[in-house]
Formats: sequence, C-alpha cells, structure tokens
Amino acid sequence: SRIGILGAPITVAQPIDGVDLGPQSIRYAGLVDRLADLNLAISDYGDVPVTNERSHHVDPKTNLRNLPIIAKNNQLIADYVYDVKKKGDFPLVLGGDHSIAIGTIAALHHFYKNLGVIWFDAHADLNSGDTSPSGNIHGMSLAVSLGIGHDQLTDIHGKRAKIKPENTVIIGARSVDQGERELIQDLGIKVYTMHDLEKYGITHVMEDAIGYLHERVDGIHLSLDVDGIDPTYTPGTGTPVSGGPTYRETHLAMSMLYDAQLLTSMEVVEVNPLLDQGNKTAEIANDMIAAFFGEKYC
Ligand code: DIR
Ligand code: MN
Ligand code: MN
Ligand code: MN
Repeated sequence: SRIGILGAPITVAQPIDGVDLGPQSIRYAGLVDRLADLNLAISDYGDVPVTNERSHHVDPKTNLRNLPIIAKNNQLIADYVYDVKKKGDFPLVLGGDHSIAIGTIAALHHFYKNLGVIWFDAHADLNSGDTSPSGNIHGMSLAVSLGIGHDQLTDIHGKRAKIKPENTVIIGARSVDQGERELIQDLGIKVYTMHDLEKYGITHVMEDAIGYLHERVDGIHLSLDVDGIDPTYTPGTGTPVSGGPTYRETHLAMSMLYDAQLLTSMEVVEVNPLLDQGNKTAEIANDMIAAFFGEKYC
C-alpha cells in the first residue's frame, strides 16, 4: 500500500523551540526519495495546520502547560491521520513533540479491535497532571492514549482509552519518574528497559516484544521518539538521555519490525534541528525510517 506522510509540527507540549521544524528537517534529509528507492508509493500530504501559541505558564490547578492549544492541535492531527488511514495508506507521521501521539493513536484506534503500540523512547511518557515533574504534556501522551489524564486529551476521537495496557510495549526506557513506575506496575505494561537491552541484547528483546504483541493485536503502531536512541547519534532533541541503543541496535530493531510484517503505522517525534549538529538527527531518523520500510542495501 501507499505510504501517507503527514507532518505534525506541535512544539508547545515541551518548553524548547525548534521541534516544530522536525517534519521539514526530516524531509530535507531526503525522506521521499529514500522511500521511493524502495519502490514504495508515497504521498506527502504536507503538515497538519497546528498552531503553537506558547505560554510558559503551568496551570496550577491542573499542572498542565498549554492544555487548550494541545487539545485543539491533537484533535486536528487525529482528523488528518484518520483521513490518511481511511484512504488505505500506511500512515507515517512526523513530529513535532511527542504529544502528537495523542492524536495519531486516537485516529488509528478506530481501525482496530486491539491496536498494539511499540513506544521506543528513553522515557515512558506515562505522567499525568497528578504525577508530572514538569507539566509538559509530551511526557504524558502514552498515559493519555491509555485513558489516563485530562479529559480534554483523553476524549479526542472517543472517550478515554484508545489502547489497552496489555497491548503496549515500551523499549529503551532509562528515565522513568516515580509516578510512571507505579503506573507500569499497576497496569502491568511490558517495559524493556536499557537494563534488559544490555543484558539480553536487542535481537532477543525485539523477538520477545514482537512475539508478545503478535498474539494479542490486529495492528501495531510504532511511536519512535528519537531521544530513545543514544544522543551520540541523535543530539538534536530536547531531552537527551545517555546510555541508549546505538545506531546499529536501533537499526536492527527497525529491520526486525519490517521482517515481522505486523506494523501498520509509524510516527517519528522530537527531532529538533535547532539543537542539532548540522541535520544529523533528521538524517539518522531517515536511516531508521528506511530500515523500518525494508531497506536492506542489496
Ligand atoms: C519527563 C520527561 N518524564 C517529564 N519526559 C520526556 O517531563 O514528564 N518525554 N522528555 O519524552
Ligand atoms: Mn517521548
Ligand atoms: Mn523521550
Ligand atoms: Mn473508542
């Protein structure tokens, strides 16, 4: 099927300027030509017309920063992703900060009984206003998709949960807040931390994750936060954390997802070219996207 590309340049769910330039920096790094070389059909539908009026103020009542604008933007993202998916395209959404997953997953959930999610990230993004140390909604998007959080976010495209905790897998976690740890325990979410990756290796972790989801789900969305990759490779991102998967480990993970032939959508988030060395992070994001879509060099 055709790949439908959508940019989703939200920046206000985290405090650093520049992540709204993520979609363009990924395009400038050659995305469409790269995928066309794999003999794939591609439509680039441009960017969702989000707006980013920023206030630096966290609402003391909710402990949320910029809630109304983030809710409005994600409603738009959900509408646009829904249309792309409805056409029969394979959605490839380019962030933007990780709050865009709220809209993407809300749209995708209509098409599956049991949508699986692979959350590749240094963080768990399982905070809510009750637990967040920052008030930044990009650290809450997985919780929102699970139905936890402010109803202006959880009720986009349907009330509360869009995915089930047992259909959710986190890979690469190495910066998890106290409230997030408790939620992981309470909900029984499958988390492959960097400890698991170091101990068992990426091949085993990916085989285990794919096997786990395969039995439960009828579609899998990959949410790839570039801060999941070690910042040696992806320095252009707002909240880098050392000790992540290497280029080669991440690349192999993407190739294994391709080989599994179970993935039904992808988003790539948190590329910030204003923090980058040249356009390195977008270039590496392209390498990972190409591997995900089957690039094997020969
Ligand atoms: C932290 C950082 N856990 C927070 N989260 C980030 O603010 O909730 N997520 N950077 O990607
Ligand atoms: Mn994230
Ligand atoms: Mn992250
Ligand atoms: Mn629903």
